[in-house]
Amino acid sequence: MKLTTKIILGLILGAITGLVLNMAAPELFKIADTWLFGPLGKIFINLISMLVVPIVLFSIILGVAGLGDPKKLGRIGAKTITYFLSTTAIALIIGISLALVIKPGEMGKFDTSGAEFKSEEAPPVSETLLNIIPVNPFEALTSGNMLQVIAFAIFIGFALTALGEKTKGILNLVEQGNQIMMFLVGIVMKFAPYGTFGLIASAIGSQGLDAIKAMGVYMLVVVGALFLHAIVTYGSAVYFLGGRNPISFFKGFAPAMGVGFSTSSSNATLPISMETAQKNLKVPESVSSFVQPLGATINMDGTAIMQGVATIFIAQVYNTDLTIGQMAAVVLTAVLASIGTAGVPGVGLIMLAMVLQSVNLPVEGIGLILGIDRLLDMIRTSVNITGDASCAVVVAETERKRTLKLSAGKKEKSYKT
Ligand code: DAS
Repeated sequence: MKLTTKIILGLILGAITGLVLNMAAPELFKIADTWLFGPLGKIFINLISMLVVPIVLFSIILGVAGLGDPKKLGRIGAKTITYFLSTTAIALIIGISLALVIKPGEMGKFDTSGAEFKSEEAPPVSETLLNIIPVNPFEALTSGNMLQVIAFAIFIGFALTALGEKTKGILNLVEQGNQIMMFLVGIVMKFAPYGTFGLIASAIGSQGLDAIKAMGVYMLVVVGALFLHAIVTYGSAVYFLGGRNPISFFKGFAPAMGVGFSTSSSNATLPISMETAQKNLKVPESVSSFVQPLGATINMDGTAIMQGVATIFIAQVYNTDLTIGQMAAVVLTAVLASIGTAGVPGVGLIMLAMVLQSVNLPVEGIGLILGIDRLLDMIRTSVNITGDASCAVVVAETERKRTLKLSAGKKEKSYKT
């Protein structure tokens, strides 16, 4: 049986088991969650999280060294950032528009008296951008500061390119390190169906149906916007810019989407996202190992959609009309906020607090959506990593076309002479 099928089976069985057990025998669900679902999920998350920092370090060093030409890195970087910012802005506009049309915040009485939310402060974007250069690279590696690990790896990759033969041995070492990591990803993937089963059974079971019913319309608007963005925006991008059939793109990336769904963590899913993009979507390692780690950290379209819908929902619940200028501020703040926070579970809510503050909406309004956010986090994390993969496909295709054009030009020149 294909791995994708096994992961999807794990998700479905986990959801049914968690929901039925929690409804039929809540006490039994608690015991199963403590001794089975929780441990299965924790083992899986720890296994893949263990590989994240070494994979990002080795693959980006190799990716940059493999590019060979700093100009090529600059070109790929510019394409990547432009793609990320554009799709995040489109995602926000889809989320805000859908919420303005359907008006989830006006669909019934929401008790705001008990709503409260204490938000950890997300670092200001300027501080994050300035701190990209690690003062202590070893601390960046041990603390898993992904932007700093990426920056350090880019410098090392540059140095290896510049030093050439002198550091060939180191480059071989890095290549072997990367092979070891990707081998371990393959091993961990075999455990994925069991890990996703545990994670989903625990997450969906503990939510219960009540929270889902109360927030049904809000959830439908978020989920609708997520699917619309994934199918329309990414589908069009991979078709028109990536030269791919969208169906084969989504089918090829499905294993990573399933893991992203169950872990709610772009970072933790990164090793599998990269392996799936390279193996199933045939994205060259040099592109995948630059675009996807960067995307897992700074590109969160799914999160942006939740923030767009949640902001309008909370404004509606508190009877506040946002001006066009305020909505533009929401788009800008959310795009910038996504740069400053890593892809880990629940980070979207921390960023949402920043977005609400930017338009003077009550942050405690997040208390209304807290209960079902874990479920939405699963779907939006899958969208986040799919956006990164679509970017990798588009960048790879545009680079391939450029190379073809250049070699055709050279042939023509040599033919004329
Ligand atoms: N869980 C985050 C991620 O890993 C997304 C979010 O919190 O919105 O991408």
